[in-house]
Amino acid sequence: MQGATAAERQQFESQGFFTRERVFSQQEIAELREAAEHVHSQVLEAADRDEGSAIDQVDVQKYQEVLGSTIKWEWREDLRAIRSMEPTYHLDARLERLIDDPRVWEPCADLIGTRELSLFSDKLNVKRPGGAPFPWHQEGPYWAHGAEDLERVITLLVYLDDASEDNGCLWVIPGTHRHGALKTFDDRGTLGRLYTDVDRLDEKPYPVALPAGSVLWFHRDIVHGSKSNRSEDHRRAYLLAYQPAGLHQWRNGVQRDVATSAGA
Ligand SMILES: O=C(O)CCC(=O)C(=O)O
Repeated sequence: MQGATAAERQQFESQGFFTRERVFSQQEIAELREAAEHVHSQVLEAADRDEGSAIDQVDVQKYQEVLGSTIKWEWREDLRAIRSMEPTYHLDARLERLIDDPRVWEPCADLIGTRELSLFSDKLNVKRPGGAPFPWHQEGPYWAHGAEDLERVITLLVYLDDASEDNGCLWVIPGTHRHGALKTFDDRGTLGRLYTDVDRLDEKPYPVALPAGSVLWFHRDIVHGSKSNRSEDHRRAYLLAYQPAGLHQWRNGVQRDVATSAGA
């Protein structure tokens, strides 16, 4: 039984998240790290061969479509690295297998209220040493125009490396999911509209520092973000978001139902 426990459901409702430590073994995580690097190098090589779309610069961020994935490049010019890519599972079978792994989807099934699930999105976030922060934001308002059943999208993040405050672990602001869509910086460029103004919130940020292989499940409206990576270590994470079966993914519009019967 890997579904959400009563205590986890309660924490999800009151705080907007819960975590489980070391859901994946060291060996499984080593394989997922290999998968992440495999995807990363495929994308870099394709971009070097000029196979990507023209770069779309939005404020300080650079986006590009490469190999069917939306790539967000690192902010710094001297760090030739990908910050995040979405979707990615089509580029490595090990990532695709994870989508059907009951250890990640079963708690989502309980929270969504059905075992018939489909993928809403998958994203690989790679934070190299020196990698940039991810400003405070909520997923809900960002997805509002693309999701077919927004209220029933549940997200999780698998840490592929030990995540600490030093290497830029995710931070959440517990309880903020109850406010719905919060105020953003509408006067700070295009991206400011996606970033949450946290100054007037009473809730306090909490660092989700956990060992590699741990998983964080979180509500679409919880305010979250991360700081820069001040360490010499990588901080890679793979994010999955699930929704009821039969719906389409966020970025590529493809329907990808989850093989939930295999894990039943
Ligand atoms: O990986 C991170 O540090 C931030 C993750 C996140 O919030 C996102 O990708 O939406």
